[in-house]
Formats: sequence, structure tokens, C-alpha cells
Amino acid sequence: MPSSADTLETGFAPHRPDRADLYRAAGVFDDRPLWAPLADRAATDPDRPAVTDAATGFTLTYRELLATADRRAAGFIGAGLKPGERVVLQLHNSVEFAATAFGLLRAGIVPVMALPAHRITEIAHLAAGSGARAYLCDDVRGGYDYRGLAADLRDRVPSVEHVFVNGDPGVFAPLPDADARPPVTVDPDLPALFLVSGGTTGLPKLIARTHNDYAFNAATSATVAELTADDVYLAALPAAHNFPLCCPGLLGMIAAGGRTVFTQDPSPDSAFDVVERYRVTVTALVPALAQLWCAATEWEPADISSLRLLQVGGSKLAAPDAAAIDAAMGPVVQQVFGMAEGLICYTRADDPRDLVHVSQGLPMSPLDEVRIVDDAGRPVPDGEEGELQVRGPYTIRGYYRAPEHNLRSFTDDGFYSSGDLVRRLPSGHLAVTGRIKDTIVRAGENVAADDVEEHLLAHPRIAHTAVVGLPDDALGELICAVVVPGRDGTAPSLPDVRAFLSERGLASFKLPDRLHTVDALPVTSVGKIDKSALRSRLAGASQAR
Ligand code: OOB
Repeated sequence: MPSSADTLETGFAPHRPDRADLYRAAGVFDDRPLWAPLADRAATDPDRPAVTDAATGFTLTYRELLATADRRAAGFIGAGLKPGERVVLQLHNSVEFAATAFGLLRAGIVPVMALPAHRITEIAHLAAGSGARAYLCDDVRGGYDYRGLAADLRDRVPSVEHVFVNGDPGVFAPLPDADARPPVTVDPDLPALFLVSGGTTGLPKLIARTHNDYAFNAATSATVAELTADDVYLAALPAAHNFPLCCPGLLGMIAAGGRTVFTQDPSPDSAFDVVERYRVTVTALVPALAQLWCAATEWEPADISSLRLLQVGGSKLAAPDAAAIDAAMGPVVQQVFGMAEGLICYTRADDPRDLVHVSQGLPMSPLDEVRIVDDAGRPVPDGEEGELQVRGPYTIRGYYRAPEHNLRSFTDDGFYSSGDLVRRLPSGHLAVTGRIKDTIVRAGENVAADDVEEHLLAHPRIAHTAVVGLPDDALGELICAVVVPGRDGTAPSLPDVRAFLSERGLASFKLPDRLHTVDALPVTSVGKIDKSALRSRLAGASQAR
């Protein structure tokens, strides 16, 4: 049983009083529960479609989505869960994901938004860290039986007393369903849900987002994306991730009164048909997928001309790729630089296209305070590269129950140190130039992996690449370029690549020492290139040699 000290508030850092007053005076907080826009829409537009499963066409209207969520909410409470308790939610993209997430919110229960690709190590960590009382999963997806994970989880994390399964529950309980009761009252300054950090090192950290800050995130994102009730959003990335959930994603669409279509297959051969069938107007992709979509416009017959906004973010979209997407699909690209910890930057509809191609956007709120600092934490001169630190109405003041991480990741004056290297362009837009730790130190020279990657991507026979450092006795680290060949399937050789990069004027100490050709790069749960996995794979390979 969770101890009595195990309340939602323990380990959650609210805004400092001076900041809270400032944000409140600026009117950013609604002081309503995160589900309030759904209830509004269910009242004003009950019969409009809210959520649809692309695979089956199954749809709930706004009225039906609220009613289904309320039956789930009553079921959770009937099963003994109490407001303020945490539940690890791990469902694939589906109408059920939306209904269940809203059900938990309506019951005042706090979902931990796990991603379908998480496995027992991450789920146990998230459950233990949040003190979760329940785990909620699908039965079997993609050949993986989540009920096995559930059994393992119950053995490892004693606070998890309940398991609810969408589909065939096996030895566990089905998703609960009971006669609706009124929604639970919540404090809008307390966590509504937990996101998980997107870092590619270590285990994910818990990020508590309040009703107020997340509702602001959704509403402001919907305004920037100029969403209306006529928009149709395709949730192609895993919906529990901040990007498709709230930037503007599902929650932004609900605020706007439009429709969200869920797919579990973001590949162009499946997703293009969905775009055509539902006249999808907006979607969000990571760069690797956006590139795939761009290439597929050459051979996929489906009509995707309804798409007016293709949001790309999660990792760096190279300028030539952004330009190529615009050229293939119309001027649709919006660059999104965001983080589960808070800050979201968007390029804007009226930005010149060349700026959209080279920058990762502007913070969405004038209340976002962005500082760009050097190693010693001093602001760098304007235009120079430094680490991005941020403070603002929807940026956290600390990870949940992680005091040792917080000492490293938050400054004394309450800024989050993102670890991202950025430069401010004359327009005020930010350009992401790398990650603090993504530097290779070769023979005493610092080489930014991103720098080499951008040049490699300009090679006509390289489709994707990741540059990593490999330990070396003589040089400290070697520069290793891992490349995925372009469509004709033949990658260039190491001498070709070195000659190509030299011709582009790259310094000789930045030229790769090794070249590995692979069919695909390892990716994280949301589809970002996973450099730590790559490093250990390469280290394993070199040991085996
Ligand atoms: C999004 O959120 P997370 O929490 O999975 O990852 C955040 C990190 C950032 O700190 C940055 O390192 C990287 O992902 N990142 C980008 C980027 N967008 C995110 N790096 C370069 N260019 C970009 N456009 O990834 C996320 C959350 C909301 C919206 C979009 C992305």
C-alpha cells in the first residue's frame, strides 16, 4: 500500500509566488480542470465527431466521448481508486486512449503517460517513481503481450494493486465501466498528468504538468496553429507524447472543436490513405518520418492536398529537408522545438519560408523567458551559441521526486537548463545547434556531432545519419559516422565521404574516422535517433572484432 506521505503533492514544485502572481495577472491560467474544454464542446457541439480510429472508422462524437470517459471515471472510482492517485497509462493510439485518459482526468486520477515502446524497466521505474496504484495497457500489440509486462510489474512494484486491460484481460480486469457520476473537483494548480522526459540517456524522469499549465499549453498551441472546428488532426506519433497530445495535438483539437484521427501506422503507405479518407489538415511528425513522407509523395497515389500544416519536431530537421518537404507538399512545414519539461517554440504561419527552413521557431508565449548561456552560466553575446535555459508559465520547476537531478537541471532562480545548444537569429527565432553532451572530443578538438551530420545529409547517397564518438586510446575519441543509404541502396565509402566533406570546406579534424552503413538507425520510443543505443551497439561490435 502507498504510505500516507505518498500524496500527489510530495515532490511536486509549484511556481514561486512572485512568478505565480505574474502569470495570474497576465491571465494565462483558466483555473479550470484540463477536461473543461471537452465538457464545453460536448455542450455546444455534441454531435460533431471528436475522435476516430483510422483502422476501423470507429468514431465518438463530443457527447459520446464525454459519456464514455464518465463511465470509465465511475468505473475507476468503483474499483477503489481515489482522486490524486496515479495510474500508469500505456495504450496505443486509439479512441480508447482518448476516452480512458479523459476518464482518469474526470475522476481526478493522475495518468502517467507511458509510451507503447516502453518495457518493464521503464514502466517499473515510472510506476515506482509516481507511486502508481494501477497499470493500464492493451492486451497484445505488434506481437507483444502487455499482460506479461503487467504480471512482472505487479511482482516488482508493490504499490501497483490493479491492472486494467483494453481487450482480452486474461487474469486481469477489463477497462472499468459504470454508471456515470459527477466529475471530481480538482485543484487546477496541482498535477493533472505526468509526462515522461524524452532524454536518450538514463531512465525517463517524471514531469508533472498541472491542469492550468497544460490547458494553457493546449490553447496557446491551438491558436498558433490557427486551429478551427473544421480541422482534422492525424495523431501519427504515439499520442501519450507531449507533441501529439498537446502541441496542439489531441488536447488542442478538443479546445478547437475539431476531429482527431488516430493511427498506429505512421508510414506513408498507410497514413497517406488516412489523410485522403478523412481530409486530414494537420499532423505532427519527427524528422525521419517527415522525410519519408516527403519521398513518398513521388510514388504514393493518395491525394494528401488537404494537409495544410505539417509540424516537424522532436529532433533537428535539416534546412534542406525542410525545403524539400515544402517543395513536395506545398508550404506546409512548421518547425516545432519543444520539450516535455515545458517550453514550446513554433515557426509561425507568416514567417518567410526560408526562415521556417533554417529555424526551430519562437517561444509560443511572451511570458517564456529564454536565456542563452555559456559553460559558466553567463549570457552569451546575441547570435552566439550557448545552452538554452528557460522559465515560464508552463515550464516545470523540477522533476517529480528527483532532487538530485534537479540540482543539475534547474538553476537557483528557477530556470530549466535544457542541455540544448541554440543560437538566436536576428529575427529572434531560435536555431538549435546541438546538445551539450553531443560533442566528440577528438585529439583535444571539440567536434559537434550535428555539424558533421548536416554536411553528411547533403550527400546524395545518404538518407539518414548519426555521428557518434567511439573511445580510442590514441585520439581519445574517434568520429564514427553511421549512415543509412538513400533510395538506390548503396552508401558511399569512407574515402568518398571524407572527400565530399572536405570539398564542402569542413575542417580536417571533423572528418569521420569510421563509417558504418546500416539499414535503419535505432530510435527512441517516439522515433528520435537513439545515440546511446547506437554507441553501445558500436562498442559491442568493436569488442567482438
Ligand atoms: C519533444 O519533447 P521531448 O521531451 O521528447 O524531448 C525534448 C528534447 C529537446 O530538449 C531537444 O533536445 C529535442 O528534444 N528537440 C529538438 C527539437 N524538438 C525537440 N531538437 C532539435 N530540433 C527540434 N525541433 O521532443 C517535443 C515536445 C513537444 C513538441 C515537439 C517536440
